[in-house]
This record gives sequence, C-alpha cells and structure tokens, in this order.
Amino acid sequence: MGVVNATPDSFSDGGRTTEAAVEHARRLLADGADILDVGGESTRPGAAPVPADEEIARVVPVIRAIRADSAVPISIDTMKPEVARAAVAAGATMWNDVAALGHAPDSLATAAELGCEVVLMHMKGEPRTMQAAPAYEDVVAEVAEFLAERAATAMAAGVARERIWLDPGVGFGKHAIRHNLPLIAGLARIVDLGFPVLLGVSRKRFIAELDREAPPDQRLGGSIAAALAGVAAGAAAVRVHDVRETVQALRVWEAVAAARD
Ligand code: HH2
Repeated sequence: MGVVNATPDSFSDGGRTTEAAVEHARRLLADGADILDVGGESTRPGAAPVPADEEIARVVPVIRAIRADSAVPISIDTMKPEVARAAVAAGATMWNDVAALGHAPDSLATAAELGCEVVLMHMKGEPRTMQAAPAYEDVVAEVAEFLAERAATAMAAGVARERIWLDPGVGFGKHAIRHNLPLIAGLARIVDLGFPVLLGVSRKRFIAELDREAPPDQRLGGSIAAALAGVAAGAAAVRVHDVRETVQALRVWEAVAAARD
C-alpha cells in the first residue's frame, strides 16, 4: 500500500496540489503498489484537525483522477464518515480508519452501508494528545483485544467479515520502543484473530530512536527492516512511502525463502 498525501502542508508523497498528488500516485503504481492510500488530514502526533468539507475537497479530485485511468484498489485514510462516503462515490474501495470506526456516531452504519473494505486500526487517545504518556500492561494483548472487539462491533453493525482488515497502529499512542517493537515482534497474535493485517511502520519515529535521530527522509533502511519483520509475522500488506524499494526488498526476501523450501 503506497501513501498518497493530499495535504497542502506536506511536501512529500504528493501534498501541495492535486496534480502533484496524482503524479505521485502514478509513480507509486509504476513502482509496484497494489493499493493506494489517499489521505487529506495528517494524523501525525499534534496535528490540527481539518474540517470535513476541506478534507473532501482535497481527496476527491485525487481519487477521481487516479480512478479515471486505473482499476487499482484505492483506500481513503480518514476518520470521518462523510469523507469516506464522498471518497467511495469518487472511486475509493477501502476505508482506512485510524479510529476503527469509533470517531463519529454514524461511522459503523456508514461503513456497513458503503459495503467497502474497512481497516480497523488501534489508536490510544486521539492524534493531538496520543503521545503524551501512553501506558499499557501488556501492549500486544491489549491491542489484540481492542481489535477483536472492534471487528465484532463492526460485524454486528453489518460490515461483512470478509471486508475487515486489522492494524495495530504503530506510533498511535505508543511509546517508540517499549510499545512499538513488541507489537511488531508479536504481530502473529493479531494475525491469529483471522483477519488480514495491515502494518504501517514506514518512516516512523521509533526508527529514529534506534538510529541516531535520523530524520524521516533518512529512515528507509529501518522502514524496510520493520516491514519485512511484519510480513514475516504474517502481515498481509504494509503501508509505505517508498514503494519501489519495499517491493524490491520483498521480492528478494521471498525468493530467498522460496529457495529454502
Ligand atoms: N499511519 C499513518 C497514517 N495512517 N493508517 C493505517 N492503517 N496504519 C498506519 O500505521 C497509519 C495510517 C501515519 O500517518 P502520518 O503520520 O500522518 O504520515 P503519513 O500519512 O505521511 O504516513
């Protein structure tokens, strides 16, 4: 899954203008992305919320333009049901919700009605404050329990079981080292819940903690290492900024694994 940002304050992964975002999306497809994840609101720790109409104005033209010449699955990265609805009408096929359909009272009913695929991600707190002092007794057990409960709630609301994905939400209300690393290492516990698992580790802060405060554009090696660890533990997809390099890493890693059999 390649990241396409439709956020004017972002200078990477699209950002700035609709044209830049669409051009970036085409590059990711050429690089081998199987899914494109379009987002119009940053969820970085401390990021300010964006009103729904503004978010719709950012993402819909980008989704329409991608859909005009590609059948690629497109996911909309949003917490807002009205944005998901507009995105699906424009051609999105998946709702990637970092709030696991818990942000708005009508999120669950909207997901059921839209009938699209849904990513339920674990987040502790909300983006503005989530990194203040995250605490867990057993992070893997607590995240797995939360995701199992959200999947059951989504199914009870009418979301089809086969449309549900789960995501442990690396970096969302987690201590860089104490929580994110056990979650990646223990991902099989979440895979065991029986849904496809999406993992987002690309350029995240924990990589800087392990490598001399490397800035986001210098976290490629760590991003790939973490993505491979996730796939080894059973992740069905990885959300990444650097599609070409990740695809190459996965091809080599899988070829070596196949040669072993
Ligand atoms: N991480 C980010 C955004 N959306 N969605 C899922 N399902 N899983 C993730 O791990 C995930 C996500 C991080 O977003 P942000 O920090 O805003 O930056 P970017 O969108 O450039 O990755």
